[in-house]
Amino acid sequence: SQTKPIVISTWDSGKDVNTAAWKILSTGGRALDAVEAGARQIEDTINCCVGLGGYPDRDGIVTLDSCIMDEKANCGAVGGIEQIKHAVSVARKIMETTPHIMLVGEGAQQFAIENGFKKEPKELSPDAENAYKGWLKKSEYKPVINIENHPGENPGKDEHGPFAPAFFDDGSANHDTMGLVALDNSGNLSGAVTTSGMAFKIHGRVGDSAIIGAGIFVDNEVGAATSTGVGEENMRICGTHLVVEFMRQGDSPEMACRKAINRVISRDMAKAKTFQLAFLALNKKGEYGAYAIQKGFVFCVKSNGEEKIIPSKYVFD
Ligand code: SD4
Repeated sequence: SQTKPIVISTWDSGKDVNTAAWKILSTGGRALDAVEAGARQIEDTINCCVGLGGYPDRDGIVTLDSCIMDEKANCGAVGGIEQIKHAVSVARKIMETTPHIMLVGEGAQQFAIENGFKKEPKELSPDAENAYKGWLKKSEYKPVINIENHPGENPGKDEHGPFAPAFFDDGSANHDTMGLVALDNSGNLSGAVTTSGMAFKIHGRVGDSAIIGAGIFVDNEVGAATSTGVGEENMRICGTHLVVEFMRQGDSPEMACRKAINRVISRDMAKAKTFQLAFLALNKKGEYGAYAIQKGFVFCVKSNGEEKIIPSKYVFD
C-alpha cells in the first residue's frame, strides 16, 4: 500500500510549511509545486535561519542558499544570493529556464532581477541585528580563513568562531533550515531546501542547502531525502544521495538515514559529538524516517491520515 499524497519537512516550523504544501497536494497538484510553495511559506516569515530575516554572515550580510529537484531529476540551485526573498523560486527558475543547475552570488541576483524578482532592502531583521551585534561583541572579529571552529575543539575560544555552534541550539538560533520532500497523488516525488545558512559564516560560504545530493536528493524510482545541520559535514559524504542509495538497496527511510549518520560518525566519533547533522527521508511508498547525530531534531509530517511533529531518533544525548 502507498501513502500519498504526503509531505515531510524539517523542524517544527515544518508544520506551517506542510500546510502550504498540502494545499497543492490535497487538490491533486504536483509535488514540485508543493515543495516550492512550502519553502516559500517560510521564506515569507521572519526566521533565524531561512529567508532575508535570517542571521547574517560575519560581515553582516544575509545570503541565501536553496535547491530544488523534481521527479525527472531536473534540478536548480542558488548559492549565496542576496536581497532576493524567494531563493527557492530562483532555484526553480534556473532549473526550468536555463541550461544550468546552479547560479551563485551576484550572477544569481542579476538573473533573479532579470526574471522579475524584486530586489529587497539590505536591512537585517531586528532579531538578526541583535544576534549579529551580540556575536560581534563576544567574538574576536578576526577573519580566519577556512577554519571550522567547532565548540569543544578550542576551549574558551570556540563559541563564537566563524561557524556558530549549531548543536547548542535548543530553539534559539542557527537551526531551522527548511528541507521538505513530498510524494504527490500521481506517485511523483520532489524536494526543496531553503536557508540563510550557518549564522556568521564567512562571506561567500555556500553550504549543503545549495548542493544537489547534499541538501536534497530525489530519485523517483526510490525516494527522496533532505538534511539540516552543519552543512560541511553533510557535503563531505553527499549525504542525501547516500540516503537515497541506501533506500535503493532496500533500507527503510529511517535505516537509510541512520546509515548515513553512521558514515559520518564512524570517521571521527569525537568530532561528531560536537555538531548536529540530521537526515530526513521519504520513499516511494510514502514511508518516512529520520536520524540525527544529536538530540533535538524534530520533523513534521502531513498526509490524509496524519498531521504530526515527530522527534527524530538520534545517536548522542
Ligand atoms: C548550512 N545546513 O548552511 C545549513 C544549516 C542548517 O538548520 O541546516 N541549519 O550548513
